[in-house]
Amino acid sequence: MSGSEIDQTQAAAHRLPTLPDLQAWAQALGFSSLGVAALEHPEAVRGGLRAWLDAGMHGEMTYMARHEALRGHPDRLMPGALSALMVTIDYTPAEPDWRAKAWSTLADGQRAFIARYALGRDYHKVVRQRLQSLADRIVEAIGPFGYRAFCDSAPVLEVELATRAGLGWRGKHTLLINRQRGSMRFIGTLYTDLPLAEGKPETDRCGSCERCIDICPTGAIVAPYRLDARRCIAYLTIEHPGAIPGDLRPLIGNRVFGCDDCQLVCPWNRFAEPAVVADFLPRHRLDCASLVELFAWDAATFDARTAGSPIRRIGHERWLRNLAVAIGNANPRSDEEQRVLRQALCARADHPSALVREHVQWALDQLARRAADSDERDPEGQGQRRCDQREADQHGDEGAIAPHPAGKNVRGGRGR
Ligand code: B12
Ligand code: SF4
Ligand code: SF4
Repeated sequence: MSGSEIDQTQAAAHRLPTLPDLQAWAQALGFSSLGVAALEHPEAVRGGLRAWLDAGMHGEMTYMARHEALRGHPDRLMPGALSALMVTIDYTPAEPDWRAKAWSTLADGQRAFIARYALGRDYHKVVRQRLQSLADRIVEAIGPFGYRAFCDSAPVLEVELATRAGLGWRGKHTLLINRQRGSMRFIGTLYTDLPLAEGKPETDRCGSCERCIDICPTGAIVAPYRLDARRCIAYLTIEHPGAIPGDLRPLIGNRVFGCDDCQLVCPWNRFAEPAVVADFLPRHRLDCASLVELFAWDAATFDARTAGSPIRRIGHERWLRNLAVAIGNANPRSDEEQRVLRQALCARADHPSALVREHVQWALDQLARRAADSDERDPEGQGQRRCDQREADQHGDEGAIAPHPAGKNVRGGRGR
């Protein structure tokens, strides 16, 4: 008997929702796919998780180790749980040239690159609210049932379950990919006490491709399907609480929140259908902001501009830390650009946070070293590593209008 036949038979016997019904309800809520996973993992999956933790690849994400047993045994998370409804919601940008635009931002050392997933509303909320609506719709159809909704919020191996549910395959970069929709998609999970039949896994279509491994700026994909989070820019700029290791800073470029390189290069994202979820549209021009502009945000501006965004959770201190690294990596094309970047850094040189001060000093050193390397650009000693009082004062007002490196004036603080 096939999976869908079992599903139909059970539906009749226990008044279960059918897969097509579930899929139609999910689609009406904006989900791009829905499938069913059984709540058990093969031993190999638990072994993979253990090997990853043993190798310390989780870095300082201690929660990954703390709840290992629940990740490895999904049936233990919710008493009575029998199946998981796995859903996806896409954030592939709608412009046809979105990949070219992302590469162009990455190539422009004066601009900030923010991972596409973080440009709009926080997906945790978007997905969980829609999962709740899906549960309500199921209750309407079959009466009360047991469930719990998660999105990146519980000890669940979401990519693994989504793969088992037939929503795609795991790419060599470790993310879920679908033939029509690529990988720019979030995964949501609804554990249920319904005995639903599991979907069929999709074939792995990575073949001999290794583009994601080759492009990774920090070599974080240490082997196909093995990611050392400690080297991943998403970890370093979002999850990692302390100083960013010095050897990795120059490799981060202008990526100030997350990283998309392994997905941008993936051929399956080239023709992925665009997403139509208004929640994920870029806010506050975050897809084209300059480093100097974002670095000028004070704590209140940061809070205001990142309200409801996934960026909020890193806080203002890590935000400045990340931006300082990116400014240190910027390669000024003129003396004027060099001056603007230095001034931005100098305005933060006395920041109350030692973490910020250290990254600012590192960035000043980087700029000074590069200026000193270029004789033409350093006629008046711009290679200096310390800020003089005049520079430190000049942009101390975070609400002031900071000159945009490209020549335009942009307001750097509150009141825009
Ligand atoms: C921790 C985490 C991270 C960490 C670690 C990522 C990782 N690959 O493990 C960091 C901070 C780096 C990260 C980054 C990103 N993340 Co993240 N992350 C998670 C989270 C919370 C847990 C993932 C996890 O369980 N990792 C543990 C490792 C062990 O699992 P694994 O990679 O799946 O490994 C399996 C195998 O590959 C194998 N294995 C792995 N290593 C090894 C080593 C050895 C020696 C062996 C034998 C086996 C083995 O065993 C494992 C079990 O089968 C999930 C949400 C969730 N609850 O699942 C989101 C999630 C995976 N992230 C997501 C996203 C969007 C991202 C980013 C794209 C964000 C960005 N743009 O910056 C990047 C992508 C980086 C990348 N290439 O993976 C989405 C992915 C959606 C999708 N399409 O797949 C998820 C599902 C969140 C969500 N609900 O949508 N993330
Ligand atoms: S997100 Fe960036 S740093 Fe992380 S694995 Fe992908 S390309 Fe490498
Ligand atoms: S870039 Fe190539 S190897 Fe990497 S996930 Fe995409 S298809 Fe697979």
